Amino acid sequence: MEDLKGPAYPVVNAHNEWDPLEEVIVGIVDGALVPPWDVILEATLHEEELWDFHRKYGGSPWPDELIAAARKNLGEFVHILEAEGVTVRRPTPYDFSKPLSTPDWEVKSSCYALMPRDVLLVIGDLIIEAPMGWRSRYHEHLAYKDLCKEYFEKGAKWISAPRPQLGDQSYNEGFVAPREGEPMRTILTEYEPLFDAADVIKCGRDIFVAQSSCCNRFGIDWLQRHLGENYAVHEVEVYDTHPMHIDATFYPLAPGKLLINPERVPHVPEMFQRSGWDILVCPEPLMPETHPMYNCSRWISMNVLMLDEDRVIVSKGEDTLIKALKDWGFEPIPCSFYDFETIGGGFHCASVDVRRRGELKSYF
Ligand code: ABU
Repeated sequence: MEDLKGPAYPVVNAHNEWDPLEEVIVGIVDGALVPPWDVILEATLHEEELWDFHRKYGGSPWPDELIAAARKNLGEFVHILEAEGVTVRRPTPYDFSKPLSTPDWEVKSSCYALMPRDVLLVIGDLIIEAPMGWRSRYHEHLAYKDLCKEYFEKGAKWISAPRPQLGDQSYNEGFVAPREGEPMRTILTEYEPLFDAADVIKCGRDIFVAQSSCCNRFGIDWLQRHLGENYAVHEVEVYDTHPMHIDATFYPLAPGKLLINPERVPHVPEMFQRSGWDILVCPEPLMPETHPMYNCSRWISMNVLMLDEDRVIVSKGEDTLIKALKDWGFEPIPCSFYDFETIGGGFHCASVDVRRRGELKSYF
């Protein structure tokens, strides 16, 4: 369908990370809980001191002052998005405090609806509810059901990947995370397909995925077979002692521009050099080492959000990255976000693109 303004895109339409963003889901802090203690946290949390914090406070609300500060950051993010002409949608507030169990396991509570990027994988006009690797996130998709139903009514495709069992067979027994320099290993077995949506990053017909503490090879194979021959799903080799998600590690920002984490990407896939892409090495984060971080690393600085090929939302305070982005030809839009990052993620994590103005193409 064409009119004078150009093609009208389906209500759900996202093929890459940079086509002009029209509609996005942004998470909410309401009801956010500290992730309850579970076997997977040993594989995910970068600092061992955080284990005791999660053992003690997991399943409880985050302290009011942390939530208030995170809410303020999220408000600024939403304000910027709306001021730049993007429609912002929010999940349905949900009571995540109840204990949950299956015949195979139980945990104290769910977590939150803070990070839509982890839950919903949008590829073209298809929404996939991810087969997430954390037991405590087993029901997180419930906060997005209203939106998914609405998008389905308006023409989107919508499926849930096979619901994982997440029993003991899914995790390597006695797993100990590698120390820096030791060979990479992850906690997941190949018992069933697992991935979080944020383990995946889109680049048109080529989709990049990295194994992590919530993504295994079986999950990558499931995704390739499900997407079929219009897509090539590539596994990216990463080095991360506590891997969780690809979006602070390997990030195609725009056609021909790949941002990489210098500590985590030992080899850039040959296809990028072959096609003349610029490899942009993310500078060292500037977040003070003393800034409290409960769930991710300071490299969350890389977790920017593209509004189009030029405009990029980036954490205020990351001046070296902001300058580098300018030098690489982008227009950075700084937004205060350190306090949101404290409880678990950056701009990419806190959002999921629903509609970008563009079509499926190959960039290689
Ligand atoms: N999506 C969150 C990535 C967190 C990290 O790599 O530290």
